Amino acid sequence: MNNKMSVIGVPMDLGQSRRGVDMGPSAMRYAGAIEKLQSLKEDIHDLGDIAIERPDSQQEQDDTNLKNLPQVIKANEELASLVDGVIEKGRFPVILGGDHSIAIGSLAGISRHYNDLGVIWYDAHGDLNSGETSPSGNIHGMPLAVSLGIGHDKLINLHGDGPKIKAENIVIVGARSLDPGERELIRERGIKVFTMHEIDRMGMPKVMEETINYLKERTDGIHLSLDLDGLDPSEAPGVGTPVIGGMTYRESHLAMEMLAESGVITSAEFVEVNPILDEKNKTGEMAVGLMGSLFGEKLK
Ligand code: 5AB
Ligand code: MN
Ligand code: MN
Ligand code: MN
Repeated sequence: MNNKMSVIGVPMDLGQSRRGVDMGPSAMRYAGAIEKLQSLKEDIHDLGDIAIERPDSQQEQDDTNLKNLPQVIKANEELASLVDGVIEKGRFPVILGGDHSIAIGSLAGISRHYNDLGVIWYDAHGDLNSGETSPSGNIHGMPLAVSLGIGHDKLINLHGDGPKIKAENIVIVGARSLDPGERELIRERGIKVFTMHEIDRMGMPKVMEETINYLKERTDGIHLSLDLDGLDPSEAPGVGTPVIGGMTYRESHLAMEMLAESGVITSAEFVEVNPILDEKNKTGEMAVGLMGSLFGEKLK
């Protein structure tokens, strides 16, 4: 794995409806994210947090049902350019969210450097909604669809026209809450999903082994998009959309360690940490612990 890393914080909460996830980068920094990375890699640049423009309270919702669309676009354009520049310099981008709408910008920036970018979507949700299928209008439930070229034009064409990734290059791990439109899309496009059912039956070692082998064959780089709500809320309570029956602390560390051993990950993001909903920054600390395992921390 690349020893040169650049960290970008994205204090974004406009892709969903609960305040607090904008403090995610602070929570992870407070939990020692930068020090952890410095202890494992040679050269860490902290690029700080990007500025997020807030909508003014008078502003009317536009004709779409996508909440805060102009601000989400603006922040993601900036993130995409930054991430693009980081990879251009031969560095590994580590993105600290923020709600999951920021994956639109991450994937737009990263995908320019790959012909077949792979994505591991570690999440309780599929994030495969469009304006039409979304039950909430929250853009954090849409980034994977957008990256496939499904959704609002301005989101799809952000930092480069059209789809950024291919359906066959995605693996979703930990899903247990999928909306009807998302299920349909998964079936239609044949997206590979390991739901909690498969994780329970096969065990995490087999799930990760299959995930890694599947993506290794067909991709030239793999982005890990880790939504902390993939973990069980009893262990990671500081998230806006908790779903019971999630992956444990131990399963998640094992998953990260297997990714570390495989050396296949070329970029990563940690999203949806909400310190306001957390218990003493447990979820921020969890995220930093997982970063440690992903980037090669060893017990002996
Ligand atoms: B998250 C839901 N599917 O679209 C929707 O946290 C939840 O980034 C989305 O995974 C959760 O609103 C988005 C009901
Ligand atoms: Mn790029
Ligand atoms: Mn998500
Ligand atoms: Mn989620």
